Amino acid sequence: MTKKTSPLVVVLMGSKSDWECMRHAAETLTRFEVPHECKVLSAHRTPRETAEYVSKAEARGVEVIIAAAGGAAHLAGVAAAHTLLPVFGVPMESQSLKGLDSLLSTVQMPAGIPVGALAIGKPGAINAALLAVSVLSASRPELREKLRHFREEQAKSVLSTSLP
Ligand code: RP5
Repeated sequence: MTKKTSPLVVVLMGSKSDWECMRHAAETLTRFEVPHECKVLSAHRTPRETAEYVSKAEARGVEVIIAAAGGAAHLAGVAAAHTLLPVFGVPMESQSLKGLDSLLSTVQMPAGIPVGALAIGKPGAINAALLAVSVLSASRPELREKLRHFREEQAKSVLSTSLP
């Protein structure tokens, strides 16, 4: 899916070590059959390449950017600085501060350059993808329907929970 169709969503992450968490964003996008591309780019280790990639994304047909990073997590903010596309930031759980550092680095953007910040780790990864689906579905009724169905199934699953 990611190679043949031009991506509507890109899932950026600061390091390969973020993949174990961010695969949940990719899996969620796959579940909704949203063409996406996953890529490692770092705000600090590859600043020029990050700026170039993000600057060209809209012209490639990308509509949403998801950016995940941990620690001094500047990837989402830097991405947002280089595009008018919506950017959703996912703070990675870090070893030393359990992701609080990533969360604050992602969420505390100065007014004027917005980043939609999600929860730390896997819930944030999944929700970033669901938010991307929600954005895309505003102009794609079939995707809207899939999202509605997803919510209905989720509710059914909760309501049918039996406890010992
Ligand atoms: C960030 O530093 C990455 O997003 C990752 O969460 C963290 C650690 O990176 P590695 O040292 O594991 O490559 O840039």
